[in-house]
Amino acid sequence: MRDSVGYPDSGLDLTDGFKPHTSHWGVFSARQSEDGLQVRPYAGDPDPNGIIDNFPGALRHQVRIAQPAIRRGWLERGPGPDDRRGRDEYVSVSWEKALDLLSGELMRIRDTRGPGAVFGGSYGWSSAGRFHHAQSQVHRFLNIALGGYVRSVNSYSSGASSVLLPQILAGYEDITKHNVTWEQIAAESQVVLAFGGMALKNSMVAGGSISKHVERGAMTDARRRGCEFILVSPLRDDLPAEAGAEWMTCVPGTDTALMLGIVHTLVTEGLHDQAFLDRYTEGWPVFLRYLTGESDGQPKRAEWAAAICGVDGLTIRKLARRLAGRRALITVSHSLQRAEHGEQPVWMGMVLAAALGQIGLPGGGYAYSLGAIGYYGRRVNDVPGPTLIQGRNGVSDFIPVARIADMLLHPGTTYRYNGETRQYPDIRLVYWAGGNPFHHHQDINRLRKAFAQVDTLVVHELAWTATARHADIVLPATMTLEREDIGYSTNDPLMVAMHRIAEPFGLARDDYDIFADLADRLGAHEPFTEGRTSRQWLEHLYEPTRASLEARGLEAPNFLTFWERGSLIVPQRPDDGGKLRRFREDPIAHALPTPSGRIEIFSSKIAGHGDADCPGHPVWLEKTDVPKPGVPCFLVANQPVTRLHSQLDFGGHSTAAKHRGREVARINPRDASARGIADGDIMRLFNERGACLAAAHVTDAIAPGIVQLPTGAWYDPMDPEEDRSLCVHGNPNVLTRDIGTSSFAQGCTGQLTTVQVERFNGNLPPIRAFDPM
Ligand SMILES: Nc1nc2c(c(=O)[nH]1)N[C@H]1C(S)=C(S)[C@@H](COP(=O)(O)OP(=O)(O)OC[C@H]3O[C@@H](n4cnc5c(=O)[nH]c(N)nc54)[C@H](O)[C@@H]3O)O[C@H]1N2
Ligand SMILES: Nc1nc2c(c(=O)[nH]1)N[C@H]1C(S)=C(S)[C@@H](COP(=O)(O)OP(=O)(O)OC[C@H]3O[C@@H](n4cnc5c(=O)[nH]c(N)nc54)[C@H](O)[C@@H]3O)O[C@H]1N2
Ligand SMILES: [Mo]
Repeated sequence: MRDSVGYPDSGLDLTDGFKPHTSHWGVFSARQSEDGLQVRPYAGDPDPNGIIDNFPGALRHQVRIAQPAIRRGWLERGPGPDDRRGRDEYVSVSWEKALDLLSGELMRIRDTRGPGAVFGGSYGWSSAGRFHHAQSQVHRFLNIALGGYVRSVNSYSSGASSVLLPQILAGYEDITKHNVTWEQIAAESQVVLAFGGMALKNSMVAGGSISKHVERGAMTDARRRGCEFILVSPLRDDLPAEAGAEWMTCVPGTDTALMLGIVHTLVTEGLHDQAFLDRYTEGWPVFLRYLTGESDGQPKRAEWAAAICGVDGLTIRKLARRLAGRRALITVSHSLQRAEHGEQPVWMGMVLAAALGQIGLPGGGYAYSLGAIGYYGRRVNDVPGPTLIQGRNGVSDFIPVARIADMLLHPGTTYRYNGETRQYPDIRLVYWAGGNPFHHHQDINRLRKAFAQVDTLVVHELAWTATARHADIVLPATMTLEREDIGYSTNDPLMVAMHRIAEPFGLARDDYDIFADLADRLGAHEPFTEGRTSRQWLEHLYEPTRASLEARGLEAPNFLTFWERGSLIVPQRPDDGGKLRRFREDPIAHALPTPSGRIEIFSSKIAGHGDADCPGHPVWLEKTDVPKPGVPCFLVANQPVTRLHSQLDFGGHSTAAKHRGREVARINPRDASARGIADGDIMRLFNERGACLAAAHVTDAIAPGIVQLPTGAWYDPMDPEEDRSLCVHGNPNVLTRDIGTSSFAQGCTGQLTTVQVERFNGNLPPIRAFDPM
């Protein structure tokens, strides 16, 4: 059997008692025996990654949560604001007691303040199975049993772009999932200019499951055909060696200026595609007045750009000439918009692609976030997959996801979002299942103060993360290996029957069973469970896929056959280039879903909001967090190679990449030697918000003036009693700033900040993040 992108389905290795399973970081089979857990990657994956090797050491690790626990202060004094969170002890209790206390507290909040006092956004990646997806479970529970909750919108991934792109180009999914595919790049692109790169480490993962990693192969094929890759990034390995890329470093946060310099060159040299701009875009003349300096007195010449972004003027001009008249693809990574004014490079990248006139052609035009999150050639499955209905949320209030600390610290105050002035609600109870704010949120010392404000913080977790260590009620959840589920992602044709590999750890229970018991106490057992056991839910969620296969006359195995086989390959839609291709073919009949129906280089809607930090067309805006005395280096806090975010940071694959127990930070030889730092030394990174330790890797794969420390090392304060204690492990979010991208989108800005770095000469404090509580 061959699947739709032509790889033979070599299948899951189910010999020797191995059973099928999957994760956000790959399909595998596994066996738990007296020798521990063994995993085998899916044999059909041409480029499996090592992250699945975190499972064996993690499954029975001492940092797993064995029993429900209540924070002593909450147990003894009851709910209320308390700055002992993160400093207190825990008392183990029975499930009965924990669920009685929690349901009582939920009823108290519901009856005295209403569900609008509950924040249930519960942002986070949870685990891969579609039924036991903790975030879906908590939303369904709060809707059905409590009447709703204050939710969060958008993501930490794409906070700025997901608000912007639908207004200027097309729906977010149209651009990220039905646009330029890896197959098109392999076959058609002549030059790929990648802002922020497309690092292979990032395509190792995909939400829901990922069976094949195709990016390395596609780049190899493109390169062999003669396609040129140009990487604009602080890190050389943001494109793999296979791409043979030319590496240009630009000052972090200044890509917009570089793009303006390129477009200015195109226009002054008459290399831009005026016919495309006339036929397909809106507002080019307004933008042109800015580009030439007519509207602000500053022409955006290559030399002007050079002074800001550090790429010299001649190089910028040559780059513009190389792009013109060819099948050129401009890619902009998520990371560029996870920073102050993050809307601008996303918008300006689209304008650059429009000026080149390639949008809508195979392998050309504009791709956003390609290569972050493996997308299996980026095609979409043609049958419905399992989806858990979440019910109706009776509360309409929401926050942009990364504004959580502002909300908790400043209830009642106003903020701008998407052209509106909104007010933060007064939250008394926060419920988290399947996410780790002490991983994902910025300025952790501020976040600790924010969590001190609430009456109650509830966390379901499989391990004692920093978030669990700040909670009032901690409920131990099973991890994916300990339950049955269906693994599925809309872009991956392999649906996986996730068999149970191991028994639950300690007294851990499935999130679903915990919520079912809570729903019972709240009088909502039947509506929440619909009378189904977990296994019955899986059968129920599988049925739409089976029915759709049958309706198409395709082989449609019943649930038990699917379960026994372990996997199922579903058909995918052919790649038709999506909305952008159809728009190119006929811009009237297939107008874009933007206000004008065209590509909006100028947006009257956004201009109408009147927010100076996101005007009506892309502009270069000075940044407020730039290197200066005291904080002379940029910090790039990007995604980690050896894990997904903070998940299973205690697993063997993740810990093996640490040095002396610390997360490894990369630093250029020039910056290292100026500070007497040698490879392998421990460094202290600090700024006014906080400080952390990290082990130094001295390498010229990072540009001078920049230090890179990936996210995901668990927050580990040396002295939790202290206010801004040193994180001894290397969590960069003690350093990052907690501000929105702009008043328009209010996205997360965690990718970049500024720091000072020094050699750490003291006694090395122990790592305690992975100790049992
Ligand atoms: N500085 C900086 N910060 C960033 C970023 C950055 O670039 N720089 N990137 C941001 C981005 S893009 C993202 S998406 C976020 C990611 O942030 P998160 O999604 O919050 O990070 P994860 O570590 O995936 O958190 C998932 C948590 O769910 C738990 N979990 C897994 N399975 C289950 C389960 O079945 N039940 C329960 N109850 N829990 C489970 C895991 O143990 C883990 O603690 O981080 C953001 N933070
Ligand atoms: N292995 C692994 N893969 C992952 C994840 C993970 O945790 N682990 N997380 C997944 C998730 S949730 C997401 S949203 C995506 C995130 O996808 P991205 O946000 O694109 O990923 P990052 O690795 O944070 O950033 C990519 C690169 O951008 C570069 N960069 C940073 N700032 C700038 C800048 O100002 N200009 C330029 N030109 N380059 C810059 C950095 O060198 C960085 O390596 O990744 C996904 N993939
Ligand atoms: Mo993300």
